[in-house]
Amino acid sequence: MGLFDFFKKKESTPLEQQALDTGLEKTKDNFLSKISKAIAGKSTVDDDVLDELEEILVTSDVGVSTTLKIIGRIQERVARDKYVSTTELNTLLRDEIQHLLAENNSNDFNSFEYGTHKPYVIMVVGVNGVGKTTTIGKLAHQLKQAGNKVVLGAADTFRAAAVDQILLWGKRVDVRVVAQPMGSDPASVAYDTLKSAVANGDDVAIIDTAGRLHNKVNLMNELTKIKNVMQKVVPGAPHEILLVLDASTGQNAIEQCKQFTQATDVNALALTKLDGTAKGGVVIGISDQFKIPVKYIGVGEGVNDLQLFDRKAFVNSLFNK
Ligand SMILES: Nc1nc2c(ncn2[C@@H]2O[C@H](COP(=O)(O)OP(=O)(O)OP(=O)(O)O)[C@@H](O)[C@H]2O)c(=O)[nH]1
Ligand SMILES: [Mg+2]
Repeated sequence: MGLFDFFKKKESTPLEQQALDTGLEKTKDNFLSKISKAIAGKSTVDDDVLDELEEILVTSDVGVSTTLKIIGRIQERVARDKYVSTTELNTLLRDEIQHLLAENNSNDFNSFEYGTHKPYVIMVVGVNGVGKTTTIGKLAHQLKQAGNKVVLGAADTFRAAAVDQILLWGKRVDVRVVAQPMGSDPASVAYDTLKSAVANGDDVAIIDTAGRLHNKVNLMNELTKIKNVMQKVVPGAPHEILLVLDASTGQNAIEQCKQFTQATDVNALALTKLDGTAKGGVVIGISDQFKIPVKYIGVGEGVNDLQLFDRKAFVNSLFNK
């Protein structure tokens, strides 16, 4: 079985659905309890309810522009149907959010080209502590389970612990890691990793990078250098530049997304730490605002806690009582 099969759209298994439901619990509780408060004692969706709904969405980290779109649609619906009862509000909201996400992001992970590249090269970027290395470990595990040969490149050479951490993940999920001592040139590690991937006939190479480049010019230069070096070994690499964002940072995640998309050609997003945060609404805002698909979501620290993002399942889970 190849990479293509792994990424082919599949129905969520009951276990995945459960992990999603559990992961989204805090976001959901926060969201639904605010909505029930807003409609308590009211029978129809009126302007007051809509005002409150707007505030709820904004404070749930959906973001202002996405919130305004959602409210606008519900207003239209209310104007058209004249009378919309408050008991229908959850369903209405769920449908409108699903429609919005479906329209706005035609470039979903389904439509990516996978199977044609070997090795398929993923470069993982993002600021300090968002969950890059953990996401790489989980992804390596899933790819391996699906029958792919995977190699990891420890190109975060900024500190010794970073190299050790990815080596540990390699052991844990039984995947090869190419590493050099701390302080080595990240581009050189990336180069070695791809050389090794080609020599070994690997299907996927995943490159970890440091998250500590605080200014955009440095970041851009560093990532460009790594990319250029990789292209000497595998033309067209990296096929995927995966930006990892920590969902629990809410609006900061949106800000980081802006910064990184300006610095490099990010073409996939991973949103981590959805478990344990009430800010999961940020996934809706990010899916709506950026033309880059959210591809993976992290719902825990375990090896199986990474899922392919399914917009419909996500929104359903958010509204499932
Ligand atoms: N609960 C939860 N924790 C996560 C998730 N993803 C990552 N983490 C935790 O977040 C912390 C940071 O993760 P790392 O993978 O080290 O983050 P990083 O981006 O590689 O960090 P640096 O290498 O320091 O830039 C770790 O304690 C992870 O276990 C997730 O989906 N859920
Ligand atoms: Mg790391």
